[in-house]
Amino acid sequence: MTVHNTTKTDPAPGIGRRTMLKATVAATAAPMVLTPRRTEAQVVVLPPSPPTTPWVEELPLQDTPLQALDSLTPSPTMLANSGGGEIGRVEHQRYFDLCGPGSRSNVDAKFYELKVKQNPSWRFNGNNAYYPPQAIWGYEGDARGVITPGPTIHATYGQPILCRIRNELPANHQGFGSPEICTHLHNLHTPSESDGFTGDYYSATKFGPTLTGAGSFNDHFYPNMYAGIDEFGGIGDYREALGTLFYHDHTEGVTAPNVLRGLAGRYNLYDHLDTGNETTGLRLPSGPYDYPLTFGDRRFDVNGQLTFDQLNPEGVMGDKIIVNGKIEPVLRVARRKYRFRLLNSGPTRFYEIYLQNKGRNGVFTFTQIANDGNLLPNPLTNQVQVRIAPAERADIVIDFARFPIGTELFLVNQLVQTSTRRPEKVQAPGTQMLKLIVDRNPPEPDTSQVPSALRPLRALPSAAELAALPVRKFNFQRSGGMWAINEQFFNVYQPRASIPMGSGEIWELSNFDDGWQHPIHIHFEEGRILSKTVNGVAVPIPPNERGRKDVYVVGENMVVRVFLRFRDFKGKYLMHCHNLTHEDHSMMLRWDIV
Ligand SMILES: [Cu+2]
Repeated sequence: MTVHNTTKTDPAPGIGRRTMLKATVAATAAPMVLTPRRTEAQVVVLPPSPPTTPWVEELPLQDTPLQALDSLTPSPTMLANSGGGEIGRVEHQRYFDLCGPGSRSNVDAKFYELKVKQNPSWRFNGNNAYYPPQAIWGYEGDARGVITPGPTIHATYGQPILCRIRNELPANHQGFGSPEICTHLHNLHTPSESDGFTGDYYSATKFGPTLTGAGSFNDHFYPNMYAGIDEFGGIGDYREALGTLFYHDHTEGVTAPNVLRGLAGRYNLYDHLDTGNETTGLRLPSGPYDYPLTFGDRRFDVNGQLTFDQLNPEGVMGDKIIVNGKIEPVLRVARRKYRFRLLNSGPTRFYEIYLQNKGRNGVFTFTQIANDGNLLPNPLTNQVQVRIAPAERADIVIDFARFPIGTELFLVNQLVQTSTRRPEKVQAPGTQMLKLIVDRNPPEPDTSQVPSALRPLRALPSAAELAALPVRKFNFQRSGGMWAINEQFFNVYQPRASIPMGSGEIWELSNFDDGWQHPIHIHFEEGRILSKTVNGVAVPIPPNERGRKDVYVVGENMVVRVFLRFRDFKGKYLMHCHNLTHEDHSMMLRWDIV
């Protein structure tokens, strides 16, 4: 099965890529429609993935950041370097205002390069014969080769980055996924043309409807400026910092299968508070003790091959959970504090994560310090669980000093979920996802800390100011066998909101169905949840959702009101469900800053 069209560019205005996919479905298979509310009779029941061999494959002791390059060849250009192989993008916005001597940052951009390639022989579960070496897609940045998740980029506020992303995927690819790429850095404050807009996908011979030409690479300009550069001057408002970000494919109509094949990686952003050095700033656990954990649900066929059905608007529920690309891996830790940056990379499963003992009859506490990549104003201590929907992040600090050497612990998921539509219930003891072995004393004293104040939160506008703001209402629903927003499917050309740059608005996100939940992601700036109601009755906003967020889980019969600002850059951006199957099956819209 192939899903990309054979012409050079994708469909003409008014005909979305989704329409093409639907046409392909009609031509090749029985049309699939969503089942009626409350029934799941038509959900395809797949055989379980083959048996795994747990707790054999070891994760690296530390996460090695990607090194910057001295130069890129060909040299980066302001306008697209079409002759040099770059895609037909528009000029970088505000480049010399933000970057270079005399600019706001006063420094030149650092250069990075990632090559998106196929790795022909990835092993998901060590030497387990049920899971043979198989092709995955990943990012190559250094001698580690093509890996998934891709190499972590360590960035700093005030130090712009120019990241070249090359597409070297096999053009003749067969099976799920499509070898055009489009990379979104979730949720950096990024100029539109570098944001990985879903129509900006490319390969050497094909290009999406919002580009003007094909190319083998795209230079993404990541200013690493706080939101509010116009409002506050300098490099913006430090209260708007993000710390835990991730990059992932965002190609229109095939985001789920492309991410499933491996196209996601991490991006940590530091500043004077969250310094990446535990002797300075907030002194959070850093270096080898600042560790990303990327979770994803996957389904394998009887031959142990990764499988997916990208034409089914229900998606496929993964029954195996990968952690940093591996099923049931082991991480050896020292007796000290660690910062774990938890990410749900999807496509569809929700997690409620606990730290459990080996006997499976007890859980231990941890401290949550960040939600969706944003440090909370104050840490939440003595937590026993944290829930993350697709694309949500949670940074937690676990102190292993309280455990003797030899202790074995597990991160478990106690959220039961049997369909792609929503999690069902919390049930102990849950599914063990990662084994942690406390195997050594740290070589040096643990000088890290979790201070009682982390990052200040800007006060919300007054009630009177909020009452004067425009309110936009978006209802997330099923429609015509697909997923829709306000009865409309995604149209890459149609801005569903045009917002003056610098303004603030209230967006009301609703879901009046009772069969599914939608983790809604709004690109560009973080928002603040003002209220949540279920069946019209106000419900509390959980403490970990009272800071800034970029993913808002809209549960059944729920309305979530969010305050957002739209500052500093112009152009096209996205809002979509981050259940990647819902996104691909059209629960997405374009909005513009003008
Ligand atoms: Cu959804």
